[in-house]
Amino acid sequence: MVSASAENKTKLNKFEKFKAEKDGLAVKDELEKFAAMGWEAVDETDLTQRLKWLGVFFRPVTPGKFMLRMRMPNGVLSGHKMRVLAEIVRRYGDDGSADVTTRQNIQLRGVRLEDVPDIFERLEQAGMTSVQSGMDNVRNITGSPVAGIDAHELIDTQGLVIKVQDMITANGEGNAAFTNLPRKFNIAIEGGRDNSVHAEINDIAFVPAYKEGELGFNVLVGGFFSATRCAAAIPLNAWVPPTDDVVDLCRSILNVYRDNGPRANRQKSRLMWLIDSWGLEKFRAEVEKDYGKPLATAAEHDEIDWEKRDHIGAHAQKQPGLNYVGLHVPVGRLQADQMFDLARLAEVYGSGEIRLTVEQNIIIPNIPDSRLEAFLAEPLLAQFSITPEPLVRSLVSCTGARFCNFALIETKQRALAMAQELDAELEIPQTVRIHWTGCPNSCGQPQVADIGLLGTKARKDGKAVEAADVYTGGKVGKDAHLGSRSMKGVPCEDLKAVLRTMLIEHFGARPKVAQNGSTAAS
Ligand code: SRM
Ligand code: SF4
Repeated sequence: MVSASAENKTKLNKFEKFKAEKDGLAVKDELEKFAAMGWEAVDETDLTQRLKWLGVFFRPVTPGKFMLRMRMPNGVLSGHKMRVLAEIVRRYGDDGSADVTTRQNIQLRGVRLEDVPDIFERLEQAGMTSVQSGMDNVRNITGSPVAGIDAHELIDTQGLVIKVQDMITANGEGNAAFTNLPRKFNIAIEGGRDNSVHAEINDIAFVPAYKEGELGFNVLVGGFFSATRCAAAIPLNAWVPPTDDVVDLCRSILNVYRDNGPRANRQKSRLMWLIDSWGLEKFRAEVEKDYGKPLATAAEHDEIDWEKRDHIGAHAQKQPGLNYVGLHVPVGRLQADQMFDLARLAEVYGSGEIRLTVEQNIIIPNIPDSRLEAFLAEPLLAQFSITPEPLVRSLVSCTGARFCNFALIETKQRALAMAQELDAELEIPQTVRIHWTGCPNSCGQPQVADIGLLGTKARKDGKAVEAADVYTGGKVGKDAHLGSRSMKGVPCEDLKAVLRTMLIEHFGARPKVAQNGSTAAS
């Protein structure tokens, strides 16, 4: 077998070549120049690739209107930060909007390159960064969205997540040590009992576990989705205390991956491919060598023993007299006025804090009992409901064709319309988590869903049409495992009927009976 490092020396893919020519982060010093010359004059690789190292994404679908991907460690921000983001998108009128992402993060839309230097200044002043949020970098680091306020949590991960982000990004300045990984990289640190971060689909995941009576984390490695392969993370057989050891272990795994990960084939470059080629024993030994001290073996079992919560609605916090309220944001899309309103609600009723979830929703914490009723009567809650219908409630969708050039189908609007129609037609006694994703990259995580829909093309009546592969069997929370494809290429125009039948046959749904005794139309 060719070792990963031997392979590294022989051939490089085109991404490796342009990274070797000029590091992605180098465009940081050229931003003013790019802003002055206009996007049309910027070198193509700088424009379409390297700017992603700063979180600035050229959108071929809407040329000149960029997407800005932030970093929101542990999904926590303040009303002030939300207002700064709202101001940025407001100036773009109908082009300006934002999305809560499946990594507990925010992306802004409509951004003009000429404004980016000014935007970056405003982000820095507000204590935010978008650095290293795209391409061969570590993505937003996730943690429980109710860290520090959940009465049942084991470890408050917020401080650790920030420390890991600061290590990777050199406190938001950009850190050349980790800007040339073989591929993207995901890290999650779970402190609760319900695996709210989808630990199993991260390259590194920390999950709470007791070792000899001491609370810390078991470590999982290698989870990922890609167009050609999806793999659940596997145990590294390591345990760390909830201290700077978490930061050190992340650094060591990243060092080992950066220096040895396969770089020839982009489709075979994620961490799991290195673990496969070396075997787990050797991988662990190399990480331990870099870590500089013996790694404790894993605790016998972890503490993930709850079903996953969705956090929608009002919930008592661990702090007596305080509540958090989970607001449902349909498919994660936010408009500027809604963002301003969220900032106001957080400041008027809570402590000014806002949380994001991987289900693309928002939580306002720290609302005193005495203010709860007034909060729940706020007009914004008519749009961001605490009692959404069952299918809409659990709906997740990736960006899709509206803004993403990889998309094979339109997702968000279609997903929402279909869920609303089925909610209107069916009585559904249980939660059914439907995830849509526009192409095999699986940003919408169809493999973790009860029903996952993955965009593709199919032929119907001799014509190429938008379609979806159907995934089933995904389980989240305790004993999480990935779902698999159960139907191929269902034309989108037939999907509603297919979903309706699945909901009736497998999820106990029944047609609603109208007042005149007839059932709702299919
Ligand atoms: Fe993703 C690429 C959007 C979560 C796997 N993803 C992209 C790009 C950047 C492609 C592009 O340049 O257009 C998409 C940007 C579209 C846009 O304009 O918004 C994109 N990914 C998203 C988001 C916004 C989906 C969403 O609507 O929430 C999520 C942003 C997360 C964040 O805040 O950083 C997002 N992407 C994911 C996830 C889910 C997760 O992390 O839990 C995955 C699967 C998990 C994983 O990575 O292992 C995911 N995205 C991919 C891949 C396939 C990676 C691979 O190894 O092959 C690509 C394509 C690539 O990297 O080559 C991709
Ligand atoms: Fe774009 Fe595909 Fe990711 Fe959806 S899954 S955001 S279509 S890359």
